[in-house]
This record gives sequence, structure tokens and C-alpha cells, in this order.
Amino acid sequence: MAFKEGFLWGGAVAANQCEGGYLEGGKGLSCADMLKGGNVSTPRKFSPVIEEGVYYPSHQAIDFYHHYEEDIDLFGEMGFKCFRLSINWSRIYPNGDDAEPNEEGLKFYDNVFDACKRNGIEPLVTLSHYEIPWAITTKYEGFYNRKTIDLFVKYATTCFKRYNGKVKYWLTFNEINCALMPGGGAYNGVGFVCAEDLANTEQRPVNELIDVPQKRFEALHNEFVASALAVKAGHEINPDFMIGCMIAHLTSYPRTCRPADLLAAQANDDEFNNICGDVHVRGEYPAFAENYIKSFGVDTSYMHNEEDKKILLEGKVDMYTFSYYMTSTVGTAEESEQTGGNLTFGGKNPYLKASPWGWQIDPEGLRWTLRKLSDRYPHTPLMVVENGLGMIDKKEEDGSVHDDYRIDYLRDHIKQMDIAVNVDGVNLIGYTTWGCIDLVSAGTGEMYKRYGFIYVDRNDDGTGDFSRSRKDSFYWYKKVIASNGTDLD
Ligand code: P53
Repeated sequence: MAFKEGFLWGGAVAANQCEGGYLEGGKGLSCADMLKGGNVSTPRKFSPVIEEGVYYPSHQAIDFYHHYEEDIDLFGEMGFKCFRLSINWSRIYPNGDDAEPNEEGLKFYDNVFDACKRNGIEPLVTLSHYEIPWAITTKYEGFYNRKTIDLFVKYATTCFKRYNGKVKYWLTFNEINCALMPGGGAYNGVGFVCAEDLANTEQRPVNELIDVPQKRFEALHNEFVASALAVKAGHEINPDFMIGCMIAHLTSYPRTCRPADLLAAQANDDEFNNICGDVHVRGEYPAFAENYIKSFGVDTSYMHNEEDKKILLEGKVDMYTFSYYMTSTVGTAEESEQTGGNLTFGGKNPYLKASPWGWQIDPEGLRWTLRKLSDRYPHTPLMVVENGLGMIDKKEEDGSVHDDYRIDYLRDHIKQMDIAVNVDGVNLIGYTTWGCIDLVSAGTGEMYKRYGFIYVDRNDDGTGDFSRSRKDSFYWYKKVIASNGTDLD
């Protein structure tokens, strides 16, 4: 079996996790630049001031800012049809509210897209991937302030106009539903950090930042409105633009066949995945959303703004894209042992193995997810824009990396996509693996957790010469793409 003509095979990165050059070319600070590294058992730390002489992962990352030509040529060598990357908002509007965009920042992405074109690669651009300008956080309380809607739409419009003809595929907010997790304003798209945390210059674990559900949920709503307005603006500039949403799809299974566990799994899916998916694809909140949001003590009157409702309906997305890494279980307390690792919001599944970071590997869960999404959104093309295995790689003396575990992971997931497409009839338009080149982990800030087909000589202690080398998976993926997914050996 095979994937359809023009299937978008490729890989994905985010600006703050690969570019570095954090103050070069007129770039301003972004929220991501305020975060220190952690590891599997130690959360990342945040403070509102940057300490001199301290290692911040995003400040240099893998120095894609100076290596993009070499890197994109390597993607071309693998035969990529598509490269998903984000534009760092703070390169374009360094303070978020600047009157004019920063030409040097705009030029940088011109060069990046030109390198893609030379390699026959279609860019897929995320406008906001956890890197909102820091000044929007400090001055406007991030997306809690409706002014930020205008700032985002202005930024998006600048990009749509400038790159019209070079970029056709766009995503508004990466994993917008991560705003549904408590806290996190410093490291997800909402960009809301409360005044007390902004005044405290001590380093604190990101999971200890103060959560203000009222502001968090309103900020998420404002992101929905900003996204819909951007979709509308994009279509006015070029009706052929394909503009999508991006959901962190966390698939959960009932821990047992107890009916209560089934309901718990359904609630998880609805509350975490479907609220955001529905608003983007259907243009309205699903029926259960308001009561769920109210259960956090939130005054939901903001959900009844008639003007917003109209905007959401008018700004529906052209495609639904999502990340898929793992599954977990939910159920009654005594049977729900939590997964270890850096994400502990899911229950263990005795039938699955996990990565060293506790992420449970479940290729069949991807088929389940694709079937569900195709059923829920039957008229909307789907795309898997993140999938991959973060592992500890060993580079041999000759630069090679024998990462058969990564090949196995990707092969098994591609097989399930194939079944979803050819048996279940899912309309899947592409697949970009996460971290096609090693980069900084978003969750832990580590380089140690590697995803790439390309190894980057850079370590968490700040050592390494940034040299690139091809892993075994590089040659394997090249074959997969060349055969349109039919040769997976
Ligand atoms: P890292 C939570 C659950 C699944 C994916 O993650 C997530 C998150 C949020 O941390 O994030 C996405 O680097 C995200 C990428 C990120 C990737 O997953 O923690 O869009 O920026 O790097 C992998 O291993």
C-alpha cells in the first residue's frame, strides 16, 4: 500500500529549540529565552531576569541561525517534501508591539524559505510555537489581554504578505491545548505570567508558577479569536493558503473495563483534545466545554461574546494537525499508577513500553487517533506534524549513530498510518517527524534527549562544536520517502 501523490513527508522543528542567535539580527527576547534546562526528574526553571554566565538552552540551541543552509541541504538529501518550522515572533516584532517589523528578521526567513525551495521542500510554518515575545508577557499579560489578539493578527498578516508565494502551509498556534494544563504561561503560547511571579527574581521550577485559571482560560479563548482572525486575514491575502490548527493529541485509554473508567477516558479526550479541535474546525465550543471550564471556578461570560462567536465561525481552519508521541491510561485511583519521567499526568499501561522519559510507545494508538479524528472532522484533512522518539544517542568515533530503536519507532507508526489511510479511509496529507535534527527538548530543555536523523555535537554542559552527522535513521528515512512509504525495512 502507499500514501497519496504529493504526501508531505518531512520533519519538524521550532525556532526557539533550534535557532539560537537569541539576540542576533535585531531579535527581542521571547518567553522561551527565560527558561533554564532541567532533566527527566528536574523541571525547567524560570525567572523574569536572565542571569549572566548561566546556560540557557534556547540562547544558542543548535545554532540553526548560522547553519540553516547546511541543515536544509541535509533535509533535501533525505528527500524531504516538507519542512515544518516556526517563525520566532520576536525576530519579526522584537517587542511584540513595534510599529514596523524588523527587516533583518524577515530577511532571515526569506533565506530559509529560499533554501527550502532550492531543495524542493515545501515549508509548513507555525506562527507561534511557545515563543511569544517576552515584552508581551511583561507589558500586556500575554493573551489574557485582548490587545494581544491585534498584535498577533498584525504579526501573522506581516508574515502572510511577505512570504506569499514562498509559503502555502501555515499553522497558527502550536499545541494550543497545552494552555489547558495548569500554569505554563511562561512556556506555552498564552504568555501569561502573573504579577507575583513577574516580581519574583528567584529561579523557580516552571510547574510551581502560580496558576490563575480565570486568566488562563480567557487567554486561551483570546488565542482562538486571534487564530480565527489570522485564518480570515490569510485567506484574504491568498485563498490557496492552507491554514491549520495544531493540537497536542494526548490519547488516553480506560484503565479497566469499568464503565467509570471508560467515561474518564472519554472526558479526558473531550476536555484536553476536543475543546480546542472543535473550536478550530467547527468554529464553536462543544456542548460540554462551558461546564468543564466553570468547574475551575471560572466566570465563563467571556464565552458569550457574540462578535467572537461570529469570528470563530468565519475563521475555521483548512486542516487539523497534531502531535502524537504516546498514550496513557485513566481510571480509578487504586489502579492508576502514574507514568514516570517528565510528564506525570498519565497512567501506566501494562501492555506498553516507555522511553527513558516515561513516554509510552503506542503505534496502534496513532491509528485509533486518526480514525477518531477522521470521524469527528470528516471534511478536514489531517496531518501528523510531530511524532518521534527522544532517546540517548551515542555518536561513534566516525560520526555514525546506530539508532535502530528510532527506526523501529518510526516504522511502526508509519505502518499504522498506512492502515489508517488505506483501510480506514483517513484523509491524511502528511507526516513530519519531530526534531528531524537534534534540538533542545521543550519539556526538559535538554540536548541529551535526541530526536534527530541528524546528530548535532552539542551538550547540556554547553560543550560541543555544533558539527552535524548522519545517523542510521537518516539513510532509512531517505528510503522511506523515496518509496512513498512502501519500503520500511
Ligand atoms: P520534548 C507535552 C506532551 C507532548 C508533546 O517534547 C509536547 C508537550 C509539551 O512539552 O510538546 C511537543 O521536547 C512540542 C515540541 C516538543 C515536542 O513535543 O519535551 O510541540 O516543541 O519539543 C517533544 O521531548
